[in-house]
Amino acid sequence: MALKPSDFRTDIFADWCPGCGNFGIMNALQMAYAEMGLHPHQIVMVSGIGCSGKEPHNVRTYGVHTLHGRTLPFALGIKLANPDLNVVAIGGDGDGLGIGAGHFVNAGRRNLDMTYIIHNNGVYGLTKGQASPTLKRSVKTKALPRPNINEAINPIALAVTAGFTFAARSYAYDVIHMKEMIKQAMLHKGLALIECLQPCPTYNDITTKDWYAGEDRKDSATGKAQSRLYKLSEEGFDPIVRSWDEDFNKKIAAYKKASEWGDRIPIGVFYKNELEPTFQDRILQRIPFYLANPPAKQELKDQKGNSTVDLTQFMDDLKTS
Ligand SMILES: Cc1ncc(C[n+]2csc(CCOP(=O)(O)OP(=O)(O)O)c2C)c(N)n1
Ligand code: SF4
Ligand SMILES: [Mg+2]
Repeated sequence: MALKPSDFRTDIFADWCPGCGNFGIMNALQMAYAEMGLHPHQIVMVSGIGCSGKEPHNVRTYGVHTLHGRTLPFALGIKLANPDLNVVAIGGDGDGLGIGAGHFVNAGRRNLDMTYIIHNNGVYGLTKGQASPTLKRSVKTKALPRPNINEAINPIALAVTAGFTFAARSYAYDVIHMKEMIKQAMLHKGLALIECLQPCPTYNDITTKDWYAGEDRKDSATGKAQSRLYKLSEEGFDPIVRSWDEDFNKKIAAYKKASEWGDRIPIGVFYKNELEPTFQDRILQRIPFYLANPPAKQELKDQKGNSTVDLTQFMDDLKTS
């Protein structure tokens, strides 16, 4: 039976601030899962600590709210143990690109088949608005005593460099676009990043909903706002790598586009390469029966309930070592 987005709601109160972009991302996730014909037991959402880390509370799937910065290792372990699951890792820009940056880079090297959604709000929302690694240098959001002294990380450029084979950006208030990006990322064969631009009305008073909408630069003739966001697909940008010969240039094109900021900000898919073997493909080379008998399907006890794991050898080794 096909499910509706509302079937992916939970009864848990979403305690984000009014107007928080996280609500849009939550709605997009529920819509994407329903449109993909998935059921809750087929999905695991894994989050870190931050306002964004609460997404799995409000979407009815399996979920793990893990530790700050450890989203990706948890997600990776789950996908390796049970490759049948659709794994969606989800967290903040501080979580994934500050304390979790090492995991971000090394996840790229593996190219495991799962999706990672980073909420880019430019701040550490949960801990009251400190600068996150995506906040541009010289910008002063309201909780900072002085302008940000550090350069910003560009999540798309870092992902493409690290080895993610799909990199996209969306916007929390464009729920339909976000939903499409989630579907494409989940259908992609390999590790997929979605950077979601997420206004934080409480602590980020610079890149606000009105700023993205271009309310500050109304057309003098019509009085209409001119949105800063534009869609890559509408400008004919082609992110797909069809042969290794074109990979380098596609990466350069992705960097260039991802660097546009200010007056025009692109959203959409920047890079997509399904030629690279996934981590699962690589494991299969070494363990041909991996998919037939992954760790999650292995027997841990016999019919009498006794463990089938024999630790005798391991204990003997410990005694002699
Ligand atoms: C190991 C560890 N260090 C620091 C913290 C404190 N802490 C909790 S959330 C957070 C930052 C959250 O920012 P971000 O990841 O951007 O998520 P947001 O709240 O903006 O969604 C920090 C530093 C923690 N919980 N654990
Ligand atoms: S602090 Fe910001 S990110 Fe956190 S819930 Fe409030 S608006 Fe959302
Ligand atoms: Mg943040």
